Amino acid sequence: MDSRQKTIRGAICAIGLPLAPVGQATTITIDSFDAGWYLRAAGDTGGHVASNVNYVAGWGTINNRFFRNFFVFDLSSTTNTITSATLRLKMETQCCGGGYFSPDPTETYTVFDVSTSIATLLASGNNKTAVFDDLGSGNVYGSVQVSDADEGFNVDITLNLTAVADIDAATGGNFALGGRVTSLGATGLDLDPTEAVFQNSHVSPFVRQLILNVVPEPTSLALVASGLASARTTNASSTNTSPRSAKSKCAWAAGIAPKIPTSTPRSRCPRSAPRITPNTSSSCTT
Ligand SMILES: [Ca+2]
Ligand SMILES: [Ca+2]
Repeated sequence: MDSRQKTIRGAICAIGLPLAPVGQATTITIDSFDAGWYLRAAGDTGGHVASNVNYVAGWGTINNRFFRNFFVFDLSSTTNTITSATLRLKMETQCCGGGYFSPDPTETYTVFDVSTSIATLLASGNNKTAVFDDLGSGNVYGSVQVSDADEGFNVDITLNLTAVADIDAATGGNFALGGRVTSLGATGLDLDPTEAVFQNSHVSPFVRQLILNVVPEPTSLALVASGLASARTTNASSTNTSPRSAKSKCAWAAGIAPKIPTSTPRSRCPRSAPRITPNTSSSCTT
């Protein structure tokens, strides 16, 4: 503990503020308010239909289509400090081979950051190449191995510390994640069979959730720490005048250590759960 920490902790103790409730963790679940795919196919390097919320990802032999998906969450009511996060997605069972459709025993689905603006992401269009690329590149947030055995169940993807930091920074607004299958074979224009996950995911009830473990914002501590930091910046003898955000100060002052994901747990719903009426449209995949 450096002298600055000692000073602030000493001040907190001196005025008798309780420390225990500050780190009390809770879990909140937020449903995605929109989701969908972007495709790359012959003649279209980034197509999206705003009304289609299917979050299929992978490769389809019909017209040589590659799909990447995205999810958007409203964090406007979330003001807590986020300590860990999980993306939960249901793998459907209905239609055309179900949600998992690949000749391979497993596929790897990887989640990426999204730097595209939310408005651009959600808008319909064609040849939105930069958006298609964005959904499967940049910072990796986590990955999961899925198989036919996941059909009918929720798939949990534990998000890493990069994701947690980005989600925490997005509180008060919207937050988007992208994803693609990172285990596609040598896709040689109709030479390979379909390799797709989360097929037929366009029928409610949806499970597209962000599950956040949070600790309350210690407002009183933030004010104390902020006041002390402010006072220190006016002290000519101080050499540590770097400002900290209220959120980072709170986490530091409360001794909150980020959690490091160690596994990818999956929540299971029973096979006996009601299944969604099979889609009878001409295109089961999209
Ligand atoms: Ca990206
Ligand atoms: Ca594969």
